[in-house]
Amino acid sequence: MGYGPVIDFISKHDKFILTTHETPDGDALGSEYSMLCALRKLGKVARIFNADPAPQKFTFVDKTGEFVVLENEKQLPEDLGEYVLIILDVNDINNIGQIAGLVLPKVKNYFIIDHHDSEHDTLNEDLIQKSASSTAEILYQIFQEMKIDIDFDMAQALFMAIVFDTGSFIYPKTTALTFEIAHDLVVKGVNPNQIYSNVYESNSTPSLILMSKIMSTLELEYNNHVAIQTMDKQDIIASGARYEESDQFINIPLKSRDIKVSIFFKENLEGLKRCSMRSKGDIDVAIIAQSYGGGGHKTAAGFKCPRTFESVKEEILEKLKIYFDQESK
Ligand SMILES: [Mn+2]
Repeated sequence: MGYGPVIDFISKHDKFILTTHETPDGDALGSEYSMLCALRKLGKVARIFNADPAPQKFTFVDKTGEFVVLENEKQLPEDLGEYVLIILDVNDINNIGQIAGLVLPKVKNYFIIDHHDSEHDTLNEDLIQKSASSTAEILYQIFQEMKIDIDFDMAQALFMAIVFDTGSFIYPKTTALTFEIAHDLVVKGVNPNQIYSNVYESNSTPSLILMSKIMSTLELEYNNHVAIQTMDKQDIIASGARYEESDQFINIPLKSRDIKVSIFFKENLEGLKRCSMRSKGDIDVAIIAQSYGGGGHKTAAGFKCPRTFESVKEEILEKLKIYFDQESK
């Protein structure tokens, strides 16, 4: 099934660094953790270094504190040149933060395993399976192919990743295979309710306060088909919440029948401005994200905001016009 190159890559190297995209999500972290366990089972040396911290709701899978944020070069192994890098859940090296400068040029080689659309140069051998619901779904199949025993900790990390990236088994790329894998992981001891509870019922009170503030910024455009929310760093500071706790706010407007596109402009505590977009049906927000140097999937994409929220908002609305003009005819 095309896993030859990745199996070869894993087999012929001994020391691995794993990383993923900036602001890592459930799939990014669950995939990293299960791959870390798999590599160690094979007798390999493996470490995780990420650009950003893991949101607390995902860290229950990581009992040994493996999600390390790379702050400076001193944290890296002295024999970094002996290592190879596996990049998970992202195929754009512009989106792995400081790993691109501090690790990538110094390791022997690298390999990408991902399921996002790619607009960037990737190596032929890289494993990019766009039809997969999640990176974890790809990893499960690699582990099966390599006959690596998936123990409870790995199963839990994989299940968390799949639950997160499929919106609890409902997003468009959820297939019978996704359920087959989930079935096997439950057979291995995963408790779906416990995963749900950790990921979706563990928000802090400050995050609830932040949510109420951000909901109050809601703007509706195109006859209530497009929702826009905005969060600046003062909102975060005033609420006492952590930036990562805002990552689900974008999904709230989509619960309304009329809303076809949800746009979330957000600024982090360092002042970095990002725009996230979600859509339903045939509306392709990845194209819009790509036009700003970002990326993602047709129904979930984002980019770093190059100008003020207000001016980018106007541009995005203009780009969305084709969808809503046609509809009103
Ligand atoms: Mn993913």
